Amino acid sequence: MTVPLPTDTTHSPFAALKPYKNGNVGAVSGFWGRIIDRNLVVSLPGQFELLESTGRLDNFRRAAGDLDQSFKGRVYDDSDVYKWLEAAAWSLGPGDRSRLEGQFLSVVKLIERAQDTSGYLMTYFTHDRVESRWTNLRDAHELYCAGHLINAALADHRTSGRTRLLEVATRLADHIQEIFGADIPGHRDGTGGHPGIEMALVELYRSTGRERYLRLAETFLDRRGRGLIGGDLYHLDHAPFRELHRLEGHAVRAVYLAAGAADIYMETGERALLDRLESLWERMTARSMYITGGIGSRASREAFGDDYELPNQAAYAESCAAIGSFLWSWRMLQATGRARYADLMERIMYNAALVGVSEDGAHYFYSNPLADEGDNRRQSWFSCACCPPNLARWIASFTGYAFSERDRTIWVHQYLAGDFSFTLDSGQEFGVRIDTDYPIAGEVKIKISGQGTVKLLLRVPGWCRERASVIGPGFQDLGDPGTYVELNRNWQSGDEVRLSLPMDVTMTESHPAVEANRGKIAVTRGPLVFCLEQADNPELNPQEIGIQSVGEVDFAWMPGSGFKLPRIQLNGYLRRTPEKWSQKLYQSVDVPGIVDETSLEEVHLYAVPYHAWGNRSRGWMRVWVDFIKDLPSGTYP
Ligand code: FUB
Ligand code: ZN
Repeated sequence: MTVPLPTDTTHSPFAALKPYKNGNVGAVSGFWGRIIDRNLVVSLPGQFELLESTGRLDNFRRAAGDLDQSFKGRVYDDSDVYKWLEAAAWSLGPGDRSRLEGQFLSVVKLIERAQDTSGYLMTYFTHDRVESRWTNLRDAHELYCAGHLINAALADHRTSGRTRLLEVATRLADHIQEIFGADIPGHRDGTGGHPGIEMALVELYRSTGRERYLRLAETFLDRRGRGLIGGDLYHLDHAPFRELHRLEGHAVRAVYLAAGAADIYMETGERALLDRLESLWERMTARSMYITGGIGSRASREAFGDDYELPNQAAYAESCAAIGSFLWSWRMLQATGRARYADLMERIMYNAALVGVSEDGAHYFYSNPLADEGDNRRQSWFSCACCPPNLARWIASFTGYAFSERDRTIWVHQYLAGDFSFTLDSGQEFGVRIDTDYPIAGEVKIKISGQGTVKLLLRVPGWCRERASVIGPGFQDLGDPGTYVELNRNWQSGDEVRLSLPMDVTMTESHPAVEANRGKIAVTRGPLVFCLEQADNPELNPQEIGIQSVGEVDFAWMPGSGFKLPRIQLNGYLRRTPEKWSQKLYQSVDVPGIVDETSLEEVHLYAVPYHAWGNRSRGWMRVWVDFIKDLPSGTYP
């Protein structure tokens, strides 16, 4: 069944992130409950210490006049503080008196004091740099930082009802509007080198109803491609957005901009913009995305590569780019109701983004390769620390992305275990309790509390290879992969729906043009991409491994995680390199391509979820592994 498209996209509360009653914490249990708790208990306090020890908070003290010292760090470091604030805001429930709330409020006070009377706020451009404000829109990240401040303020306002930070943010937004607004006589004709403010301004418009913020977001989008900030690809100024045929250049910037454009579409209803976004999304996912959902394959300029340029070991796939892509797909989902966007969000959340955080919650990946020799390890922080607090705010806001509601319709996009309640248009409360071990198992039990006619839309993920069964009181249905099953019923409290998503182990191949994956397969199960790690396959040389078939799945504790994760046994062979190669690199052959002198040795291998790799002893890792289709005759052991 297909989902009816939302038609009224103007000023849509449907598009806004809505917190649950007590924030995320407590509402979610199971797999994501542990991750959200870990974020609260480990990541957020640890990151706060780092904001302090690296001088990021001192930069605000300096701007407020409390400290007489030079600015520390990178020009855009304020954004790390704002991302942390946003993460903290999503994590705090109303009336929360925790240590985190104390830290949160102290930072809000500090920021308020660091703001200029004009509304300007960026700690780098204070004291001797005041004259340089707004003089280098391409590199200075002033609009980018403002966007993150607005996001933090909105999260705080929505979860707590407080207005203090929102007042700071709106003062800054108004200041920016007075300088750049197209309707202001003598305005400056510029846009930011790093997008992000577009999403924030549209969200601010949704919260305040002030149309000038929406217009400003449109203005920043429309000013691209005119050479106002140098006209280059890296800063997304090479062409007008509506004329782009593919996303190129800096991956984070590109997907942040696309997400902002999707927000603009949702409020203006400009069909041509949506069509362009859909085709950009299709092209990105068909030619420039890793199986994990990661994007931006080149470390050089943190960029998208050419079509099908997806190296594994050299993959950049920045954690922030995965989050940006997730944010874009969320908006596309809200705009269209198409399950493919929720499918990609899921691929990202269980793979490209989740891999960014260690099992102990205190270490992070910036880039996310799909093959490694044991060199890449998560770190507690980076000199360019965009990823850790971005991961924290993404996890903290998680439940806001799992559902949509409108009128008497509730979409369940992602299967998080926990208790979730919705306020229907009549003001009536309608709750769902979701019991599931997802993504470890594909059984989902949904228990209703509340009554009345409600349309419940349950996503059947595109990865299912068979139709999913849905059984409830007096009904039984089947749902096609990549669609939503529609249950429009008069529910009674206590009604239960059981959704069974067939979760088989699958071998996946990639487009033949992806050179790095030719002749290789990757193993997936449900939404999880798997990898082979040395820790489970000791003594083996990854270059000699070939897989022939998949075997049993068992469940093993990952050290330090509290998770029991699936582990897949694979049947394969080691192609031992013959001795003759020990002293040479090349040899001539009569019939190129047929070199069958390798000796094969049967072997059992183990694969674990990719997001969990790099948490044990150092060693090699591979997502894509050679596939042995036909063994040369006479070589069976
Ligand atoms: O420019 C700010 C952030 O630093 C970007 O989003 C990341 O890609 C990194 O370049
Ligand atoms: Zn980053």
